[in-house]
Amino acid sequence: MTDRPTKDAWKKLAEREIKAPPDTLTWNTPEGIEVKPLYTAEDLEGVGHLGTLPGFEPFLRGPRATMYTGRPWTIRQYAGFSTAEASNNFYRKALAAGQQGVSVAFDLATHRGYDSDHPRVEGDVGKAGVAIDSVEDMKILFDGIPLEKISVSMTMNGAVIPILANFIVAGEEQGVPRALLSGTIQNDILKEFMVRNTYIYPPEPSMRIVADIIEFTAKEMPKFNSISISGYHMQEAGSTLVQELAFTLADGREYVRAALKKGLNVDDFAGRLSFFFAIGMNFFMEAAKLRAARLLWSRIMTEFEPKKSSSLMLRTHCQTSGVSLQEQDPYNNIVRTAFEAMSAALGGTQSLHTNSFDEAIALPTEFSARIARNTQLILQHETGVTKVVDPLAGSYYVEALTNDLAEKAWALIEEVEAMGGMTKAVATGLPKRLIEEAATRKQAAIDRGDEVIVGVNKYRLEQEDDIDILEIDNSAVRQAQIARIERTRRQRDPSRVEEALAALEKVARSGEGNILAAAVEASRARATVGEISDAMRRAFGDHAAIPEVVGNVYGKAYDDEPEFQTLVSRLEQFAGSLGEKPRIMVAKLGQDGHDRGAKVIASAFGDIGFEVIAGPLFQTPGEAADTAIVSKVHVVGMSSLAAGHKTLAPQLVEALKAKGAENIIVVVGGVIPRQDYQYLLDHGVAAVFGPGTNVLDAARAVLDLMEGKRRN
Ligand code: DCA
Repeated sequence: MTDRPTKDAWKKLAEREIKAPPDTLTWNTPEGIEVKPLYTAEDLEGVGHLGTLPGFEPFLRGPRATMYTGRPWTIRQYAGFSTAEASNNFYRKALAAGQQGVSVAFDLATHRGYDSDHPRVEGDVGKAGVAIDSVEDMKILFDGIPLEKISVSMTMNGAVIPILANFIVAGEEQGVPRALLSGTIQNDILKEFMVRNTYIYPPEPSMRIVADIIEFTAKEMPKFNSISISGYHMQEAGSTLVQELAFTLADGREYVRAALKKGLNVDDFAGRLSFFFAIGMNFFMEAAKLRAARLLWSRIMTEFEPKKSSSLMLRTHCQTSGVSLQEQDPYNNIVRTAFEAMSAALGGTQSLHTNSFDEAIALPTEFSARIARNTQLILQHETGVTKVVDPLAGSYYVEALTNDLAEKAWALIEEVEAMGGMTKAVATGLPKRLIEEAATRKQAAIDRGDEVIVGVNKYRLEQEDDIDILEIDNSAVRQAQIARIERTRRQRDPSRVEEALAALEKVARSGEGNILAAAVEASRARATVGEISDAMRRAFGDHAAIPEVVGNVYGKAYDDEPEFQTLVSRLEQFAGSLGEKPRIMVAKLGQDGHDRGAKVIASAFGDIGFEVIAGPLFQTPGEAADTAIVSKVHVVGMSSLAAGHKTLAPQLVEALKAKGAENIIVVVGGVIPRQDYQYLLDHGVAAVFGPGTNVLDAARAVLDLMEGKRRN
């Protein structure tokens, strides 16, 4: 046998093939990782994590010894819409068709602790999730679903206390004691302040709530995961994988400290902390990310000196990436989701949600939900991925990536540590800013075509066919909810409710006792989600964030390219004729806190030359109109991601008109189904920018509108 060729020989051969040095093939990822065209054993020299086994510390290869060969991951589809009855019906059908766990999506009114009859939530009730106003709704939600057998995850952070209390009481009244309830509550408030924005109270009392829930569940609900420490929303907001990894684990460290401060023993709660990551399209890196996450978490937990090995174990849920879904040529999303799901499985997730292909546009239909579920069933039953533990182990590339991600994330975790931990880092706004910069950079890469998205910025269809979408009759849901709240209020004992709420407020104010325990009493007495939240609002106050916009990121990606410069000069000219910079307000209305799109637009428009006013979150249409008028804007750009646009946009137009400001142009962007464009245009909206809109195109269109208005 001849000698094996050397790496140098390979380099020479490669250079002959591509007529350039192979280094030119290196891909610099947004994480700052250089992905080389070839990995060999050399890349693993000195890598310390090799050779470990699953089920043992540091759990890099998986928390269980047998992983999916013993039990596959849980197929847990996140769902919920309109009323408790409709969602219950959906869950039951899904469970009969192969789904293995329930995962509840609540509407935004519930998230923010408002009952369905509150005037601020008119556009939100039942839209992006199910409306829950009291334990009566919660009981209907789980009717016929045996809570001692089926584990239930609830994505709730702001109104986490009333929702978990209602769940406990619904279990009790179904005959299932709390000790037998299994599942997970998200209860991860730090990432809300960073990216998702469904907070209610300021950071400090919010952290107490987290710790109280960990305390209560550690003592009373041994099968329940007290928290789902989530990076998912960071990636959705545009973070790199290193940022997602680092900030999530740093959040976890902060929660452990908060629980220890309550006097808990680390081994009494650490085994029930769980995680939640996004799985995007960078196939191998996503799988490597889960492996790196387990490695780093066991490192972090070692510092708390637990006695139980399970306290070092990272168990996680994953969801395929929402932002990777596209409105254009939407069936491509099935393919994207399937690859992401495979990557999550190769990374060793414990539980998985696969997105439906229409989720870039609306809520899933029964059809799209079936395909999403079947994607996982096919993976589990037909592909053989469940037959071997951690099949990527030993791959030069994946092991090197695991190591790179772990090193880079660790450096960022240490940076956060040097700032005094995540609560302090969040207060400085650093993580949020880093994520927003990454999001803006990504948008520029897509707009420039550096990052190809099939069917969006390349291979675009000449004509898109409409697909069937699920639409919620928001006002009917609201009426039904209001009727049930009124019935509940009529039937309950008012003095018992008052006493329970007063006791809850006292626990919240005094810092003594457990908030969740007090809320369980209030829930039994039929206090509503809004009333329980308000009792705590009285003690803690409301949190209001001041939106900030990053600058000089989008423009920088274009350097001095002609396309960008032409637009900048056109805008300058227009500003000259106007005698001032054109002003645009980017508005978020209703309880929709998803502000990545709004922030990216604000940042890019600022770089192009607009003066941008970032409106505060959660405004009513009337309040947004007031801000627009006071700020003397020429345009309001309303960003909507939570299906409230058909209610809120016309109300904004009307509010401006009523205040004599019909000259202000209203445009709408975000997750707007094509079917709704005409409706919005008929109701006074000047232009609609759906998902996948190139930001420069949007800016040009806004400029055209302003010029047109000036001519008329
Ligand atoms: N051999 C033996 N037992 C196993 C094996 C195996 N190979 N794999 C799993 N199991 C056990 C687990 O230990 C667990 O039992 P336990 O609760 O008594 O420890 C049970 O089977 C269930 O498995 P697990 O991996 O814990 O999966 P889930 O119950 O689905 O929990 C987890 C996953 C991530 C921990 C949870 O927090 C979760 O479901 N999160 C979902 C969050 C969510 O849906 N968010 C929506 C956005």
